[in-house]
Amino acid sequence: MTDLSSFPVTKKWPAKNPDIIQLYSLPTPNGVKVSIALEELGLAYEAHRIEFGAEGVKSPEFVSLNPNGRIPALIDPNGPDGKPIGLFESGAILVYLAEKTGKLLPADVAGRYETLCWVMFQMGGIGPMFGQFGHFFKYAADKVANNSYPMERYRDESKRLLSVLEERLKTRKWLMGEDYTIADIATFPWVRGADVFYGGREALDYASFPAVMAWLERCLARPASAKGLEIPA
Ligand SMILES: N[C@@H](CCC(=O)N[C@@H](CS)C(=O)NCC(=O)O)C(=O)O
Repeated sequence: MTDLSSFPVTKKWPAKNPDIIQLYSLPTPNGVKVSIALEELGLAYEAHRIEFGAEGVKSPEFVSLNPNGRIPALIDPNGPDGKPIGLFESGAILVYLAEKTGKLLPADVAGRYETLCWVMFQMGGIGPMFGQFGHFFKYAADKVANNSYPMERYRDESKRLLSVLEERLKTRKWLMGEDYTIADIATFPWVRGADVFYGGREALDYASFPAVMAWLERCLARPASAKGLEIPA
């Protein structure tokens, strides 16, 4: 049995089976990227639900795994050279899982980098901009009731990013063409989430992005991806 005692996070959230991947997450757009990838890859894993706040993401045990105090994070007991490895940042975790299994990332060098471009586009663009849009549109709407500028700024940038996706997906089934990759897995939970979590479908004018909407439906129709959206319960 793998000894994970050097990871303080396992003291607060003990592993039932320390020989399989330990996921620390919540079913948010960033969190579900990892559970979706694990489901699509068919890897064995144990999911721990980590709440926001001092007892969860900001606890010393969790921060010892992710110094940034945010989900998702993961321990793979069978990492490089067969040794346990801890990881944080959803994009890095997706790349790690894809490289570990040789799936969800093209094998050719050019295709691999093209996929990473779209993963980074999500990590640096869609995630932060949609997140700020949601903050001002929904969660802090009362704080900006007299000033529409913050919401409009992030709404307009989010719509611009959607138009970039629309161009890409007009001629492709998935972001990389014929194959479903970590670029799709990184991105679709955010497009879904801006509607499901923020109620932003009209504000972001989803109806004017038909190729993105059709792609989102294709992503949601994949049983493993749909299952990953609900984890951790
Ligand atoms: N860039 C990070 C962002 C992670 C992130 O923002 N996670 C949020 C949930 S979606 C979180 O844990 N928030 C807790 C907090 O802000 O205290 C990633 O992609 O992993």
